[in-house]
Amino acid sequence: MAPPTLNKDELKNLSFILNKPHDVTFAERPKPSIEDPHDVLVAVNYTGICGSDVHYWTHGAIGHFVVREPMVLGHESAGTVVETGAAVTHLRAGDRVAIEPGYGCRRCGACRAGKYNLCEAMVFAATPPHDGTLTGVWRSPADFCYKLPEGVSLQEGALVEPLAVGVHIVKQAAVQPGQSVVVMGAGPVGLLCAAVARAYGASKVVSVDVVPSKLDFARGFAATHTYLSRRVPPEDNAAAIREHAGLPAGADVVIDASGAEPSIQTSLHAVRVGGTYVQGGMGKSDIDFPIMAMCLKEVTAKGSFRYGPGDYELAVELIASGKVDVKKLVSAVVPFEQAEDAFKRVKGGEVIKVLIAGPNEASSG
Ligand SMILES: *[C@@H]1O[C@H](CO)[C@@H](O)[C@H](O)[C@H]1NC(C)=O
Ligand SMILES: CC(=O)N[C@H]1CO[C@H](CO)[C@@H](O)[C@@H]1O
Ligand SMILES: [Zn+2]
Ligand SMILES: [Zn+2]
Repeated sequence: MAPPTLNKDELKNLSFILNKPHDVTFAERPKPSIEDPHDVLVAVNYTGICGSDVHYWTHGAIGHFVVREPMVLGHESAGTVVETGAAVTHLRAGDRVAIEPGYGCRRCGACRAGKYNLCEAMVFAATPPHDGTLTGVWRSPADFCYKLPEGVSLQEGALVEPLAVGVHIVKQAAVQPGQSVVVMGAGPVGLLCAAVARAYGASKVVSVDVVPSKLDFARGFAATHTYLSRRVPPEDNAAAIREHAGLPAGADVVIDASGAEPSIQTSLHAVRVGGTYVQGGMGKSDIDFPIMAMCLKEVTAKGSFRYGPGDYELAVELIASGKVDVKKLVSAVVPFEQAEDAFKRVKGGEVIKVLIAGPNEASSG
């Protein structure tokens, strides 16, 4: 059966726009058109909201990225291909795709080394000055759109982005079968790191958080152990984690998916001698860091930023094969007109992932 062809002219280009902190509007934005033969146009179906979107909404900036002009929010989207450029061979109109929302210049040292996530000229959705994906029609290089296999829904497609973040972090950590992994933070990225670590064969995955309900969820999702962090010195918290999880020598890998200073400090005390620590969460720019523990244990310490080559493909595959059940993370799906409400709910913290549908209607089902 040929996929239904969408008429671009019938699609809305309604967008959810941040003017300044806490000041958002909906407006029709000019619809993009194919500019390069390798471009595709995608009608956005679902967009997840994440911490960085909420951060722009509340603060208008993340680090040196400052919203100076009204900016369309959103970057975790899946949609339906509307139009393809003349050179596009692997996609056609009607295909359902997960959208990787940023691409590099393809020419700098980082891009040429296969690390386009570190490209300084990166064009990334909803990162000033670039508009995001909470819009009717999104233009993307075709190689940054990943066709969803049958059986993977567009809602799951919108969760490929945070899953790819987890994939990249676990790859940075080089998790091996049989290893023990402690994940600090049980928000969406922490939960997904735990799930990817399991998929990589980790035998123990310990989720740590300060919120008991998040740990309840983590237990039913991917964690083999959970630990409720206490307000005690990081070394004491780390000792308790190690004892609770049966890891007296420490964990092979510790991932911080929280960005919180006490969690980062605890990470360095929870990792074993010669182990690996990866910083995935982003919080304060500068913190007190237990550098002596890192040195004395010869810890391999790495950063992780977004995702790079192969991460989206693997994320799609982990969903398609049933190894990571991202559907469980969806707390609610709201219509486009309620986008601001979705931001409030994510900020309130009582939800895991909220998806915004549209703005174009589902023609059926
Ligand atoms: C996705 O969006 C397109 C364009 O509005 C629409 O035709 C299609 O039915 C939508 N699919 C789903 C599953 O919502
Ligand atoms: C089809 C449609 O609604 N197009 C609108 C896109 O947004 C611009 C303004 O930004 C309108 O002028 C178009 O009518
Ligand atoms: Zn995100
Ligand atoms: Zn580059």
